[in-house]
Amino acid sequence: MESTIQKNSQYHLDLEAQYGAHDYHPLPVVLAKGDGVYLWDVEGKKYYDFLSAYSAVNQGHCHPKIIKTIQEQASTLTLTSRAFHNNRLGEYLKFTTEYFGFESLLPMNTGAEGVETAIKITRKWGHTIKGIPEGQAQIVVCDNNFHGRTTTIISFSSDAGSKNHFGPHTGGFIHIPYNDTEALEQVLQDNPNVAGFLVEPIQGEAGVYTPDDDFIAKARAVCTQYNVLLIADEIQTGIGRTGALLAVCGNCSCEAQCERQEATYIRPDLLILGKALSGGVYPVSAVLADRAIMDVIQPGQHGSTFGGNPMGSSVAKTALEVIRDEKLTQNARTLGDLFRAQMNVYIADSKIVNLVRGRGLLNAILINDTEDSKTAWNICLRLRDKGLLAKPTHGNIIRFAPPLVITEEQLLDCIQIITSTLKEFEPSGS
Ligand code: IF1
Repeated sequence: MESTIQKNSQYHLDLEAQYGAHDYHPLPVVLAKGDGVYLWDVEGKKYYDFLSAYSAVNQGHCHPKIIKTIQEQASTLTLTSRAFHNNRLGEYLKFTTEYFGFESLLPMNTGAEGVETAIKITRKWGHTIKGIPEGQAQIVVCDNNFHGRTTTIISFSSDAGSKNHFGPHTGGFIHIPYNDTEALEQVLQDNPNVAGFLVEPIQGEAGVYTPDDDFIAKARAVCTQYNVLLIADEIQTGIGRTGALLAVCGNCSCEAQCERQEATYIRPDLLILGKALSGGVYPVSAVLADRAIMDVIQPGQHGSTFGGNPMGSSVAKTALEVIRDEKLTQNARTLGDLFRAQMNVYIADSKIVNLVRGRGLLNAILINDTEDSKTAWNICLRLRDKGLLAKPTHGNIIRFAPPLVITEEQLLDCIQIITSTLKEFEPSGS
């Protein structure tokens, strides 16, 4: 008999609660459809997406060109493994290395795999090229980092919840405060066994923590001086999100085709990409580097079943072409400036919002409450009721990151929703 169960939101929530691992605490909304900046729940209610799957959907939900690519490839050839070649990987490799200005690319799937790949390359480069005694290579990381959830990566997390009880932890990591190049230089002076410095150009999960404008440039100089690899984790900040193709580009307004004559461009030794590399359609990550570094990896020493498969390769190439052709980086820069300007007008008279910070369309507001307060969460519940989806990062910080395809009209509509909602939480009489 055809099931008469009404498959509403509660039906789906109950199934997850009963059968799923409880490794998340999602906002209570069950989504069923996405298109551009919009999402719809199972009851058909429409929302603006102000999280973009943590910057994986920069190109907007179900971008027609990316969907067309995956539909065609899915019905042609999905996976060969790397035991054989396929006719999509080579053109993806050429396009992407030229687009970002590196000599080679190692294809993986999730962001964490990309970070793990960069760690392996850095360690092997340290031992076989820099001459660090075998097994003693160190990598410098920043406090409050977020680079993924594998056992090695959480070994150098600052977050107790991510780290505790998952030991024994992987060694070989040295912590410095974020945005502190003096601390970095001191570590490199004191320790000849450092092979690399792994850093997010903007710390996303820490609460969209934007460092001093010259932080990355100074880190680049110090790493060069001490023959240490600068490893940029642009999984969340890359691919146009911050109003530049890469956050390490700083305030450069060029696209990838520039000749890097812009003084602000800081070139890392290893570039890690993920998320929007596929437009949120299929897991694709990548590590880019020049040959002198990448070739420490020899056949059989690294890879994965799905890495470099024809689906991921063709989707990623199309996803990057969309960023380029629709000038989404420039849109993120222009509308990001508008967003912060408008939010600062509100904040000037607000008692509950301390500040707005970010770059391009990666922004966050700081709620004037304790980290363990429910205020940010309750604001996000109210935003959901009013048709906008966002989620707090740490406690009292709300991240705002819409797809980069958002128009000025849509952004102004969202700003109205956000400010009118915040007003409901202002102390009475303010
Ligand atoms: C979740 C956080 C963001 C990342 C950076 C590597 C990775 C991520 C800078 C790993 C992934 C995701 C993970 C996702 C939520 C989201 C997240 F809240 F977890 F911390 F964005 F801030 N480097 N970030 O941001 O990439 O393996 O996930 O593909 O775990 O729910 P991944």
